[in-house]
Parts: sequence; C-alpha cells; structure tokens
Amino acid sequence: MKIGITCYPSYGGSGIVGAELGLELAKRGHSIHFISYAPPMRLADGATHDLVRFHEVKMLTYPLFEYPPYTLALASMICEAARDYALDLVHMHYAIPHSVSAYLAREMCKCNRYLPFVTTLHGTDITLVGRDPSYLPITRFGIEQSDAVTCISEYLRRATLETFHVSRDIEVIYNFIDSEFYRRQPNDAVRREIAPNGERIILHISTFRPIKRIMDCIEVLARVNRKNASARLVMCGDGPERREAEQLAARLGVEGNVSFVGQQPQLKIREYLSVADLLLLPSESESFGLSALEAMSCEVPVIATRVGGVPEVVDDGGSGRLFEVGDVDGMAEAALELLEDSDKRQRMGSHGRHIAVAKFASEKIIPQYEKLYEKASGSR
Ligand code: GMT
Repeated sequence: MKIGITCYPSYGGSGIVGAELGLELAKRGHSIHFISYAPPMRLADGATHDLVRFHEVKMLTYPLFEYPPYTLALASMICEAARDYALDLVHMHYAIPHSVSAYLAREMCKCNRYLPFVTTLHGTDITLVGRDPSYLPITRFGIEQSDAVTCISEYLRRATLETFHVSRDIEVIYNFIDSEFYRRQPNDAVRREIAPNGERIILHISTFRPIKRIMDCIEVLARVNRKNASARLVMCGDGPERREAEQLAARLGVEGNVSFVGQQPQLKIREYLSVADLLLLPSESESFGLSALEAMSCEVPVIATRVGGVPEVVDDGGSGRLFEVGDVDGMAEAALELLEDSDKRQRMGSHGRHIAVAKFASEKIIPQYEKLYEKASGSR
C-alpha cells in the first residue's frame, strides 16, 4: 500500500512510534510518505529505507499570523502528497491537530477520490490537551470523522470513551518493539565509562516534562545512596524540568552521582539499556510507557508508577514493581532490594524480555495495522 504518516518529529513517544511504524511497514514492502514540518527523529538519526520518503510542510509566515496556521499547511501538503503519489490512506499520530488536517485534506480531495484517514491516540491528546475545553469539541470531531481510530492501551481507550462520549469503534493496538534491535548487549567499556567506580546503574529516559516527575528520580537516588552509596542515576533526555532537577541533585548532595546525558539516538539508548540495572519511570500519567517496554526488551527490571496503561506493559512483581505516584520511599526501597539482589534482577529481566517478545514484538503488532489499513481503505 501507499501510506502517508504524520507524527510530531521531535523526541517523544508518539513520534517514535509513528517513525518506527513507517520503517517497519517499509520493510514489509509498503511505500511510506512521512508528512511533517521536519523528518521524524528516528529518520534524522540515520534510519531509512528505499521505500520511505519525507514531505516537508512549509509555512509562510506573515505579520498578521501571530501563530502560523500549521493545521492548514499540513492539510495542503497531505492533499498534494495524496494526489502526486496516489496514497491509499493517511495515518495520523496524536489527534491534535493532525486528525483535523487529515479531515480537511479528505474534504479537499473529495471531488477526485476519497482519502481515508486513521488516527492513533497516544496519551495527552486525550488525557490533558484534548480534554481542555479549548480543544475538546475539535478533538471529538477529529475522532468521530476518522475512518478508523486506534489507541495504544486499553486504559486510553476507556479514557477516550469517557472523555468524549463517542460511540464509535476504537481498536486497541499496543505499541511495539523491534526485539532484535532492543536486545541486551552488555559492554564492560560502556559500563566503566558510565559508572567508573563500579556503581549500580539506574536509568531514566523521558522528555523531562512535568508529567514525567523527574524530581522523583533524584529523590529516589538520594534515598538509595543514603543506604548504599553506590548507585548512579543516568538521566537520558532533555526538557523543561532539567535545570530544576540538576538543582535538586545539588541540594540533596547527589550531583556527583547523577549524569544528565541529554537526548540520545537509538543506538546510544540501547547501549545504556544494555548496562542498566533498572529503569525508573515515576510518571504522573502514562498511557503506555514506551521506555518501560524498551527496558523490558533489554532485560532491565522496571520501577514505575501504577498509572494509565503502565500495568498493561509492566507485570507488577514479574517484570518490575509498581507504586503510587510520588511514593519515592517505596520506589527507593524496591530499587535498593533489586540493586542488592542480582538473581532477582535477572529473573525480572528475563520475564520482561519474555513479555516484550510474546506480547509486543513488531511481528505481532504491525500486521494488526495492516489489517486495519485494508479495512479503512475499503471503507468507501
Ligand atoms: O501524550 C504525550 O504526552 C505525548 C506522547 C509523546 O509523544 O511522547 O506520549 C504518549 O505516547 C507514547 C507513545 O505511544 C506513550 O508511550 C506515552 O505513555 C504517552 N504519554 C502519556 O500518556 C503521558
């Protein structure tokens, strides 16, 4: 099939899923057209394929526009790409504003042909931004108008139905992992570089937005090191809370045990995961928790909060431990227990790997999208 994909190109889960999906579909012989204001990060990191093409959405700026109308420019580009490359459908990741642009493009193309669009809901497009009165009616409209809608967890499906009172079908298609790529490949040199004094490694990966509660990572490390003094926290990613987290680390006297390594490409993330002793994900809200799945695929036990779709990914007591939001004491205790017990870490790690492969491997998930595309493209 010829498929257009729009996602946010910046770091963040929905952009990663959109980009990875395109690359996986290309491997299966589909022609993929990414349509956005910049190439998705995974492509910019060097991943590509002959069947993948990028269409840049350019926006004229004009003094009258305080904010350039991206929704409209995106609709124009979708329409153009659909016409020039005879796209069978377009797949929008994150409802706002993408599903509305796709709706406009479908209307614009109508006199020549019907251009179906699929919307995948990822999280805050429903639970935070989409439920705000300023966006709720238009988000509901985008969901209702989509030819097919998917959610990345059961939790998000329920949240969508409750928030928008829509009566349409919404299919859960879980996020997926390339379990061949995300496989533990320990490297002593990397471990020594990260933790030169043989410290145990606690890893956190996120966009450092307030919803990720990265201060809790610092609090957990401080509690662990008060008892054990030999853990290092690796903070992978970047975002608005970084500065405050650095300051908190200094206030708690653990700045020497925290490394802020910035945003990293996939290969580097796999390197970190391959030497990590555990992954910490203390989010306030998380519809899925892609970094937890990446960790499990690399046999890293996960300590996370029992929120949103996380319990659908992390088996509490099996592949990790789940706590209430803000329970830094509980998370620190569990971290200590795991850091001191390598057998338990290994047991949880291999159980996580088993779940990642059995439930979330791309070979299991991508065909679900292909089936959905077949259905959506035959819908008119
Ligand atoms: O919803 C967001 O905050 C944005 C989105 C992103 O682009 O990072 O994250 C969501 O989508 C990811 C991929 O499907 C999920 O792994 C995240 O759990 C989800 N974030 C939230 O629900 C907060």
